[in-house]
Amino acid sequence: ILRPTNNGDRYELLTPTAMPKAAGFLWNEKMMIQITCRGFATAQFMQPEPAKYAHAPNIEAKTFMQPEQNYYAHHPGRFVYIKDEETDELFSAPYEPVRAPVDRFVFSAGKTDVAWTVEHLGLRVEMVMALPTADVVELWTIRVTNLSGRPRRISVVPYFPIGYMSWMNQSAEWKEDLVGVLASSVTPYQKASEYFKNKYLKDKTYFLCETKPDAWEANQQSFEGEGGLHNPSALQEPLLSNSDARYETPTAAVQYRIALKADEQREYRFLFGPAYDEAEAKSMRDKYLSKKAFVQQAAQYAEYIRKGSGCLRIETPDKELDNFVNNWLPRQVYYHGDVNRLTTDPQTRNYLQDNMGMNYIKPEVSRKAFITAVSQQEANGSMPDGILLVEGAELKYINQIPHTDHCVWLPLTLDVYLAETGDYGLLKEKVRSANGDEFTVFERFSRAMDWLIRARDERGLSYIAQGDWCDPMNMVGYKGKGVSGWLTLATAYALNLWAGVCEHEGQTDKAKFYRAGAEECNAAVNKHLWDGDWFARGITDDNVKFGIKKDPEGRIWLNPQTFAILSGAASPAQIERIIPQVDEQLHTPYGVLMFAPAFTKMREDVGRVTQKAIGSAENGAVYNHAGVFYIYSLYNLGGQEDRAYALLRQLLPGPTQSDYLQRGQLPIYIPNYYRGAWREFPRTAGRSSQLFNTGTVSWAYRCFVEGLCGLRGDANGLVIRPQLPSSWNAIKVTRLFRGATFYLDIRRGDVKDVTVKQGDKTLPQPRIDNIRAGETYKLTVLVPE
Ligand code: CEZ
Repeated sequence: ILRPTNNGDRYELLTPTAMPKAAGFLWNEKMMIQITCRGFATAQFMQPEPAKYAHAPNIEAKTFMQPEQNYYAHHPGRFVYIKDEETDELFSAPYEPVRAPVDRFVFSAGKTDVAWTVEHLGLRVEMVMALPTADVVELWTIRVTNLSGRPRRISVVPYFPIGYMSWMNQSAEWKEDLVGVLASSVTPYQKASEYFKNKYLKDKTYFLCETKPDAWEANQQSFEGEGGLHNPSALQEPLLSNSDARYETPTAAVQYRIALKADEQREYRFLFGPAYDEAEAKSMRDKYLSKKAFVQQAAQYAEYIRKGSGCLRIETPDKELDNFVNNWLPRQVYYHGDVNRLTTDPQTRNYLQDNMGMNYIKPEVSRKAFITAVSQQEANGSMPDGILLVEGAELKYINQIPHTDHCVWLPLTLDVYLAETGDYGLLKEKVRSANGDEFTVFERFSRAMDWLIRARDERGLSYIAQGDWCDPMNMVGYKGKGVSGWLTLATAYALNLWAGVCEHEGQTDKAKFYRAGAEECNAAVNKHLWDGDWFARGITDDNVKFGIKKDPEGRIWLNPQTFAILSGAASPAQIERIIPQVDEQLHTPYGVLMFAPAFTKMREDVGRVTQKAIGSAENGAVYNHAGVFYIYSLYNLGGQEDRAYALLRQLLPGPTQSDYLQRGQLPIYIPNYYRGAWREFPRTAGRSSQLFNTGTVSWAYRCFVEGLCGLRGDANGLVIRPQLPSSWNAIKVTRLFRGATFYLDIRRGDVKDVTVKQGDKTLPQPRIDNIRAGETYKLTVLVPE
């Protein structure tokens, strides 16, 4: 049912029903679209806040992207009806809305387009969706071929519903000069001040045809009539009725009533997107609606995506994994780093981690992100909850809730920037903030660390306020006393990393100071939160420790264990106790749980996380972001090759068919979670959230680069320390690093430690220094048997 093609550049799904929510996604600098194998689509564009040009049929709440969204017959989508004019038989491609079982179905998710081939009634329908690089518009090609060996009379009816645009004003009509349907609306508002904000919004949606159709509908009700979407009334007539919508729900359906000779093919092109006015729609038409423009755009877009191909190519015994790491993972990392999940106020931790991934693609972007971030540092050294990326943007949703962890991410993500670039010059940049103060990046990081040291209670544990990394853990400390064990450990880890940077900069006093701070944090956690076999998650406002043995729910949490390993809080003896507990209580066939058991009811001293559905999202799912931290900590620890690899592999669906079916997702991205609760609810365990926004990906890429392949930079060069799982004997790796290309042939050999040969010369250390940009290094690496 599923297979990679084109050297793994595409994934094909051969049924519309086995994994109904399986989807591909495309984005450019201004928009994003996720489209399922059955044709349902969710698109967003920035103006500058996220907006839509195709809507649900009734009023929708505005929110951030959500997991596990359900689709329904009237959900926005992109479809084409095919009617046999001789027999009146009807089907639709890709599959919705008619849901006729078709003879052949191929959904092909590519990196630069999404395509379908559907065959039924002796006809082939091919659909391709692409985006240009710089504008908000979908470029659609629909091709129909007569396979039946005899002449046919058919109607081809693309149907692109526009939905409920506005309760104030909405309409749609055919525009002769545009050769298309133009729908108009007024974004609803009530405050007079909003009028001026909304004045220039793109409130129109267009559907433009390269070839003039024989008839059209611009009114949803006229199209559907009494027949409904499975068998629209308008299609029971010879021609659509050329309707318009006057404060009625707009739609775009157009009809080509054609005769096809045997083997004859017709190709149509369409544009679908938003516009400010008719003139803008016209200019989009002139710019994009031709075969030539489509070809040009495809090449440009491919070039845009190619810039995100990352710095690592692997050849391992696990082909599916190679495919993911070489083709798809860097693409998802690039998406995050390039457009920041299409928000104007990314959460500070997301902004920093998404840009962490960008170090492997375009480090200059990460560099700028640090400067942008610290320019918004508060006067007291703390970091705001979100980073504003455009003028006039506001902190929304979760960014209005006080979280205390944002400073921690500065050194954690800087660690990758310095490893990739060695550019310590960044630290000397002066950055002025909105409140007028000016400090160097180095000083700003130090101030953030000072803030973390101060933001602790008399026991030395970090206050949690209304959340740490875990957004919905909002009631542990809302009264001002509760503390986070995880955050205390993450603070220690951050302080240690920062101390390392201070040492490099010759600031030995500062280094000592921050190391002492880290030790204090670690000691406090050991004193107050060690529970015998693992670390507790925190202590509530009312001084109740949680995440401990006697908790029936939320008994063991992954993040404190992970960060105790990273921060040095956990001694080797403690690690020996922790890891088997994680194995036993948190491992599942779909990855490692964020905690277990999931909460079944509200715990008022923990918060909203306990109210989420059992095994979904932060309530005990395989929450991949937490999982990948743990994987990273195992690679960091060393000697954990097999455990780390097994978990790394589980971030991805497959490779068995039953695993694909259970997860319901193509192996082209890592979702933010897979359902947990696999003991309680095995039927739903493993199910993908289908949400490709996740901090997981930059860390996953890091785990492949630094962990599995063991190719991490330092101030002087590249350190080589692969950590192959024991079942692998050899891999080949290409690594781009500081402008040079490394070809590594890594294999097991009769050596005690990793041994690197350049030609027949064995290097004194497993590392390459004085790397010259433009140079190629061919290395043989022997790892112990
Ligand atoms: O958001 C993510 C955040 O973007 O949740 C992570 C957090 O570290 C990331 O920064 C863990 O909490 O508010 C909610 O309940 C939401 O569920 C968010 O926690 C979650 C969403 O899944 C966003 O994709």
